[in-house]
Amino acid sequence: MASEFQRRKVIGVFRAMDVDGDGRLTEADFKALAHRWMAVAGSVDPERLASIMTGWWPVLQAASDPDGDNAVTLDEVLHVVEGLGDMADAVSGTADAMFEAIDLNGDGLISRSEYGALIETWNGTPTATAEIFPRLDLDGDGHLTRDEFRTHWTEFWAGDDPDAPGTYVFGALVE
Ligand SMILES: [Ca+2]
Ligand SMILES: [Ca+2]
Ligand SMILES: [Ca+2]
Repeated sequence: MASEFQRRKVIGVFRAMDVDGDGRLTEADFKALAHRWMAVAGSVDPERLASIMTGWWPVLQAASDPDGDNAVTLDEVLHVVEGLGDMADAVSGTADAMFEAIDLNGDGLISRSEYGALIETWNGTPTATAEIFPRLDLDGDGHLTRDEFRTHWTEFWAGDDPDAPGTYVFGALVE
């Protein structure tokens, strides 16, 4: 069983990804999310961004749609998350793909504004990140490196520590 804490962590991300709010993640949600990201981020290469974002759907579906109805529920996501503690390598692989998408200017670092674009995309509304970003920037140099991001991403999906900075990589938890 996923812990109550893991459930709380995932539920916020799930709601953000469920763009049409019908309680199921489908390919349409991922297309809408890609659209939103392009609108927020103003990517220099929107097609690349869209393909990374929509590329998540087949991965998620393969991992978490055992009944094959082309929709992924919260319970199905939580079922996958339960197994991720033993799959840290697989999770950090997805971190690298995500990093590529967030690093809009391709300089190999996530800046404050690139991180802000991610969170705003995720929440669908402008969101303050002034308190969260410094916690994620472990060495305090003003950027998130690939290693820093991988650490946080892996903690979010595969960890279970309320005090770890990675718990807040998508922003504050839902109440
Ligand atoms: Ca949906
Ligand atoms: Ca960058
Ligand atoms: Ca840093």
